[in-house]
Amino acid sequence: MERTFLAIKPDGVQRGLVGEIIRRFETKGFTLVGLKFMKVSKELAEQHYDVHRERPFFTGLVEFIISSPVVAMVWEGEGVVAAARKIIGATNPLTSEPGTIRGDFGINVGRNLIHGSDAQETAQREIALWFKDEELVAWQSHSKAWLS
Ligand code: ABT
Ligand code: MG
Repeated sequence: MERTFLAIKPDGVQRGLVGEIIRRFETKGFTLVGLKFMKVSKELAEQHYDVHRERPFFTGLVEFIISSPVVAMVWEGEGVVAAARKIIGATNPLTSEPGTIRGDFGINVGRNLIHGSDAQETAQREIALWFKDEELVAWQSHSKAWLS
């Protein structure tokens, strides 16, 4: 089954949006398989944003991610990678559609509340980077019987 990596960033945690954000993926019908509340190390932040290493905003981005705790999560479900990106909304919250997490709660591209893997290969890389195998819980949600 397809999985994606999501992380509620320091601004999402500081603004008290953890429950609101998790609720949106839960009520959509996706299945939570991994969850941890953590301070991110500089090494992990740099590896996570490795594709942006040469970009001018890289240093500030890493400083932001390590500045305060985040909620790291793995969610499972059919088409979850692309669907989660839709639920999250466009990178710049000023252009994200209302109804998306960033559209409803964000105004700043550098403080856009939540990260979601942008493709299935990225999701696999990020899940392996953030979680040990034994931290992921494979289980069957009985509510899914209503979806099939
Ligand atoms: P992430 O889920 O954090 O990866 O965001 P998203 O995939 O929507 O957007 P990308 B392009 O991956 O941005 C990564 C982080 O870098 C910030 N950023 C991006 C800037 O601050 N300035 C920019 O010009 C761009 C392109 C936004 C993202 N995170 N934060 N916070
Ligand atoms: Mg990205």
